[in-house]
Amino acid sequence: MPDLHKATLQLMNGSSVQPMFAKNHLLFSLPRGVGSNNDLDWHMDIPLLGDTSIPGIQLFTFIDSVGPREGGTVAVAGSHRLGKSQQANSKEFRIQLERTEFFGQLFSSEPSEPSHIFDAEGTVDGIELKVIEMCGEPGDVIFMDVRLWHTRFPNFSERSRMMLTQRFLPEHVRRQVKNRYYG
Ligand SMILES: O=C(O)CCC(=O)C(=O)O
Repeated sequence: MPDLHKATLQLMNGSSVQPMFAKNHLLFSLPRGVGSNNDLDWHMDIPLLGDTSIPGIQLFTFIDSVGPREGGTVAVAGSHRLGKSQQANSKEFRIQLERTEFFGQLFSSEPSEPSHIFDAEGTVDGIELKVIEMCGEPGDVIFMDVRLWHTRFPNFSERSRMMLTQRFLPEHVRRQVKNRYYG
């Protein structure tokens, strides 16, 4: 735990942070998508605040191992660098991104196994982007800038997918996003 705290502080350039929610969230998907919502829901968790400094970190960990196509969260590496000077919520910014070739294709992709989105690489406004899938073992931790575009993805395995997540934000960001979550 002290190591996670230290790493979070380092990534936040020394700004202290608080959990966004009182409890960690369980990310759960049933095997082979049984009974769960399998649509992709690309989004950013907090609005762009017109500020170039990092607004927070989302941590993901694994209760059970999650391999490729086993329902791990899917994210666009590099997307936290887009639209930095803007103020826009996820829906507003999505409209802009949809006009680019990379996001236009990504947002209209159907979730399937195998899916071409896992090979997707592109450049938007000179920023290199790559789609990544979160896979890991119990105890592994993934740190993500809260501005990254991400989505749930169906679980094509025979086991339930179980991960935990929490977001950590500095107090001034928490105040700004309080009433604008998912905007
Ligand atoms: O992997 C998932 O179920 C989606 C996670 C997600 O979108 C989030 O934690 O904001």
